[in-house]
Amino acid sequence: MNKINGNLEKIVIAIPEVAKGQSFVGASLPPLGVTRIAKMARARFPYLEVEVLDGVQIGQDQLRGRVREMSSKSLLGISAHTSLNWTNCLEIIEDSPTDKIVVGGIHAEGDRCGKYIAQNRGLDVIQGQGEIALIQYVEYILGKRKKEEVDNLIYLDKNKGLRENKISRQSQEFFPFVDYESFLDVSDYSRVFRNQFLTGDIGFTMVSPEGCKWQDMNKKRGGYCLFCDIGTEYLLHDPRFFGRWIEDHVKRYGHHGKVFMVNYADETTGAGLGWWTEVLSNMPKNIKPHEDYGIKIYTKSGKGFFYSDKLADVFWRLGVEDIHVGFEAVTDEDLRSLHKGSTVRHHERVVEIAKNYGFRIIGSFVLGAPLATKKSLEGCISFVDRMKESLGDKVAVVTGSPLLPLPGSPSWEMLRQEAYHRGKHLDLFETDNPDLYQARRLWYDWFCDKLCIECGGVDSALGYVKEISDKLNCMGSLPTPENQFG
Ligand code: B12
Ligand code: SF4
Repeated sequence: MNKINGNLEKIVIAIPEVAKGQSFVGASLPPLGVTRIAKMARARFPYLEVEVLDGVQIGQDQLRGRVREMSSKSLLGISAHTSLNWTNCLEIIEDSPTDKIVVGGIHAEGDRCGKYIAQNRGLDVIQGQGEIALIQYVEYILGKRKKEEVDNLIYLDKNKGLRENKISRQSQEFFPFVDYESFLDVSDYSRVFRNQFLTGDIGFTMVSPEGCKWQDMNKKRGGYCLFCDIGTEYLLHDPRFFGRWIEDHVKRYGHHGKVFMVNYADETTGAGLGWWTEVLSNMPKNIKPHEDYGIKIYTKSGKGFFYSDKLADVFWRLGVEDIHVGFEAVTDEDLRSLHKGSTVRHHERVVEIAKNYGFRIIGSFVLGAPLATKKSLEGCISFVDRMKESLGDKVAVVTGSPLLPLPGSPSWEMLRQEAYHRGKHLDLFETDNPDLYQARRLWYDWFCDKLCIECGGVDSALGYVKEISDKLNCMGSLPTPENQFG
C-alpha cells in the first residue's frame, strides 16, 4: 500500500517494453501519452523532479537498472501501454525501491484488467486519461487530497473493498503540446525512425480524437472490429487544432529535418469531407506540406473511409503521403465476420485512389476471421500481388498477423463466453495477466473450425497461418518493422 507522507522528491514514469516475441530494435516515435502527463506534472509541481524512462527505447534491462537506482522518496508511475507489456511491468514493480506506485495505460482500464490489478495486487490504478488524474494522485501522496477525490482511480479501500472513482475525460486540444526534448533524447528516436519505412527524418504520434468513429457510427449495427479493444466513446476535434499541432512540431523539431506526423486516426478518416476541408482551410500558411512535413494516416476501406477522390485530394494537399490500410481480409465473408464494415470492392477502391494520387500503402491483414479457410487466407497473398502490379514499390510494407484476442475486444468477449459455456479455461479470464498466446490458441480452436479441419487440427492451422504471415511480411518494398507479433 502506498504511504502518504508528503515526503516526495521525484516522479518517475516508466514504460516497460513488450515482454515476448519482440527483439529490441529501439523506438522510432517518442511516447505521447506519458510525456504529456509528465509535462503537466512538472508544470504543477515545479519543485519535484519528473523523469520519463522509455523501456521501448532503452530496453527492459536498462530500465530495470534505472528503476533500481530510484530512491524511496519517489513515485513510480508504470505505463501498461499494451497488455503485452504487463509481464515486464510486474518485473519492474517487483524491483521497485519505492512503495509509492501507480499504474496507468491501456491495459489498466477497469473493464480490461484494471480492476484485477487493484484487487489481486493491491496496486492503485489510473484508468483512461492520466493528465489530470496523475496530478490529483500526487496531491493525494502529498496529503492534500483524499483518495476518493482522485478522478479515474481504481483502488482498495481500508476494508479491501474495490473502489472505482468517477471517470473524467477531456478533449485532446485541452492539453498542451509536448516538448519531448525536455524529457527524452529525440535524436535517438530519429535515428531509428530514419532506418524504418517512413518518409521523413523524425516522427511524432498525432492522435486526433480518441475512440473510434467507426464504432460510434455503427453502434446500432454492432460495428466494432472483432480484434480491436479501443472501445472508447469518440470525441471529435476542433478542425483548427490539427494545423496548430503540426505547426508546433515543425517549429520545435524542424531542425532535425522533415517532420513526419503519424496520425493514428482511422476514426478521423470517418469524420468526412466537410471536417477535413475545414482542417485544410485552417492550415497555417507558413509550413509546407510534403516539404517541411508529411503525414501518415491510419484508415480502413469503406464508404466514408478513404473512398472518394475529393477526400483523397484534400489529404494530399494536407501533406498525407503514407496510408496504413487495415485491409484485414479479402473475402466479403471474412470481412463480415470481422465486423469490418468493408467489402473487397472497397479495398479495390483504396488501391485505385492510391494509384491516382501517388500515396504509399502500408497494408495490414489479420489472419483468423471466424470460419476463415486456407483459400481465403491465401487470397491475401494474391490480393497483395495484384496491388503490387498496380502500385509497384508504393506498396511499402505488408504485415499479416494472426488474430490475438486482447482483453476488452469483442473477440475476447466471445472467448470468455465460450469458456463459460464449455466450463473450460475460466482462470484465463480472472486475472490481470492472462496468457494471450493461450487465448490465441483457444481462438483458433473454438472459432476457426473450417481452417482447423482443413489443416488437421489447431496446431497445424496455426502453423499454416504462420506460413501465410511470413509470406505477407516479405511482400512490401521495404522491410517490415520487427515489432510485429507473429
Ligand atoms: C501510437 C500507438 C503506437 C505507437 C507507439 C508510439 C509511442 N512511442 O508512443 C507504435 C506504432 C510504436 C505502437 C506499437 C504497438 N502498439 Co500501439 N497504439 C498506439 C495508439 C494508436 C495510440 C497511443 C497513444 O499515443 N494514445 C494517446 C495518448 C495520449 O494516450 P495513451 O498513450 O493511452 O496514454 C494515456 C493513458 O493511457 C494514460 N497513461 C498511459 N500510461 C500511463 C502511466 C501512468 C503512470 C498514468 C497515471 C497514466 C498513464 O495517460 C495517458 C495520457 O492520457 C493506440 C490506440 C489508441 N487509440 O490508444 C495503439 C495501441 C495502444 N497499441 C496497441 C498494440 C497492441 C501495439 C503493439 C503491441 C502492436 C504490435 N503488434 O507490435 C506495439 C507495441 C510496441 C512496443 N514496443 O511496446 C494496442 C494495445 C492493445 C492492448 N490491450 O494491448 C492499442 C490500444 C491499439 C489496438 N487496439 O490494437 N503503438
Ligand atoms: S480496428 Fe476497427 S474498431 Fe478498432 S479503431 Fe480501427 S475501425 Fe475502429
